[in-house]
Amino acid sequence: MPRDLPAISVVVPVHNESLNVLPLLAQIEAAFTGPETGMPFEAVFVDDLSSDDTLQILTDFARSHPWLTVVAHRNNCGQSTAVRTGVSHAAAPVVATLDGDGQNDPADVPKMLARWHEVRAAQPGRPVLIAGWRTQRQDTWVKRKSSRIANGVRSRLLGDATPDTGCGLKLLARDDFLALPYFDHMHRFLPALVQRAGGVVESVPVAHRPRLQGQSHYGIHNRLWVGLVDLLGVMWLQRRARVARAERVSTGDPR
Ligand SMILES: Nc1nc2c(ncn2[C@@H]2O[C@H](COP(=O)(O)OP(=O)(O)O)[C@@H](O)[C@H]2O)c(=O)[nH]1
Ligand SMILES: [Mg+2]
Repeated sequence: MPRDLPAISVVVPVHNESLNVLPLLAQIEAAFTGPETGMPFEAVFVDDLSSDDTLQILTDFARSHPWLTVVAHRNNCGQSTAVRTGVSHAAAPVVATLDGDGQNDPADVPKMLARWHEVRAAQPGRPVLIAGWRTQRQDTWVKRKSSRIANGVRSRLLGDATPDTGCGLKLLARDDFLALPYFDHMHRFLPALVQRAGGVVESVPVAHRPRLQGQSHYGIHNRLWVGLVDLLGVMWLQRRARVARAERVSTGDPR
């Protein structure tokens, strides 16, 4: 018997998060089994060649929890590629991405999904991205400051009207995600890329929590400077954007 199609696939990229994945899995399950927020769901965790036992913990958990799919990269590819791998393995028509370190709260996803359906109904045919906005950021001063500068420069140059593109919590249709141009570090530019495809982007305030275990993967070097190069690339993509409003006016007869 094929199982019911899930209403949502929660996609989580992980790299060396062995102490964080079990609490996060429990929170994901709780978020979609509550009395008001219950719905068929799945989670797709993508391990990016962790050197700790993240992958083992996930595969053990998946044995007794059929809603969990675990995908393993056999080479380290980085966060953006892991997210894309997860989305390509997702079974639901809508995906929510979130960080694997527990800083995002899965309890925010059901309300984002409800909003996604509202905006989608009001804007038929257009891609819709609901982006998390960490209004109470729980990070070090350096990280908050550098993130504020990066978000400010990015939103000014790209005009993406999104206060917090770096938030890992984002919700959009699986097919719309996979149709976006793909490049390493693209996960920080999803609002601009969705707008480029003629889509609608809305930011909603979400919870943010301190990282309790493990280490951050990003610092000034691999975020701010790499980000400047990517920014130029996305500006080029914006200049080369064309959105076709196509309508099928006659249907051929396949032979
Ligand atoms: N798959 C994969 N995930 C990564 C990689 N680097 C970071 N992540 C994940 O991306 C999320 C955000 O990373 P994190 O280190 O918490 O960044 P910060 O919150 O900005 O300090 C976490 O779930 C990480 O496990 C990577 O190279 N590969
Ligand atoms: Mg984090």
